Amino acid sequence: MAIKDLPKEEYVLQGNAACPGCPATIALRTVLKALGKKTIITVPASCSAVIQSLYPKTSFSVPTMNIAFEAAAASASGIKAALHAEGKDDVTVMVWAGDGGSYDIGLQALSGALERKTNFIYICYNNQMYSNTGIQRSGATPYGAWTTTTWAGKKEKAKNLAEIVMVHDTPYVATASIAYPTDLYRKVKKAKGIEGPKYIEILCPCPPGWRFDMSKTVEIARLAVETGSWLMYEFEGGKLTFNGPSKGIIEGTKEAKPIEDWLRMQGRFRNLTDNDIKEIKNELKEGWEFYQKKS
Ligand SMILES: Cc1ncc(C[n+]2csc(CCOP(=O)(O)OP(=O)(O)O)c2C)c(N)n1
Ligand code: SF4
Repeated sequence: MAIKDLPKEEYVLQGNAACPGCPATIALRTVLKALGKKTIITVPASCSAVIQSLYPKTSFSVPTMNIAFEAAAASASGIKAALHAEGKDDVTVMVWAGDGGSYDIGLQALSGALERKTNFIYICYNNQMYSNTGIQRSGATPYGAWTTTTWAGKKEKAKNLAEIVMVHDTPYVATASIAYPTDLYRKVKKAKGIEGPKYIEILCPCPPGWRFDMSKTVEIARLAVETGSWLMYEFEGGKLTFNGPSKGIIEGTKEAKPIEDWLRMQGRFRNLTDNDIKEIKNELKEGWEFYQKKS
């Protein structure tokens, strides 16, 4: 499938309140093309709660519920139960949450919904920080990155939420990138057809937060995958499969581009020392080895 084959329907409308070059809107456009009109989304506090604009001039043309930061997945369980009581089992319920609302403050609600086996899709658009409130660190911020609360570079590694979701015995878990829209589209379509909870995480490079020009969003998203900094995979029926360039990198048949190429394009990594780069390379190597053993 090529990009030109994606459905023409748009569910994220023009004139929304996103920054130019916003990765969250690029991702949501593709996701909603895959899910179609019969979708209800629930959005915790985040950039997306602002991007949709003020009611009644909203820019998301599917029913959208705004919910407290910590409660997105719990609200999805409630919406799904209410739809079931009305006999409307053909409506997809999707959580659309940032990494702050997923990795950190919404984690308990996500864990609960996974354990209850709510039939929904949870999507975390991961821009690796709390963008909406001015670029603070989150549990997804990588080692060494500048944020307004880690101005000398974050000292801890990011946690791995997809792994946490997998150990909940979740039927479908996938990672994706806005630079590979047809891969993202295919994964969301597949998730829609699977019963039970599904989790998809999309890497979303954010120009103001990562400190790069707004024209470079997709380029940086692609380089994240080509350097092996972001891995694209699917976990289904206990089996892990890598997609795109990540497949060759993990199987050792493709050489990853130098991580420095990716780091250099972002102002948030401007102050890295040689030791920091060594630390980042070690972390990458450990990550690849971990997945090589798993796949
Ligand atoms: C309980 C609670 N704490 C803090 C806030 C303030 N707040 C609103 S949006 C936001 C950042 C959200 O970050 P993330 O989930 O990563 O989404 P992004 O802004 O990056 O899209 C914060 C801290 C809040 N609304 N509720
Ligand atoms: S701060 Fe980043 S994620 Fe938020 S609207 Fe702007 S570009 Fe999008």
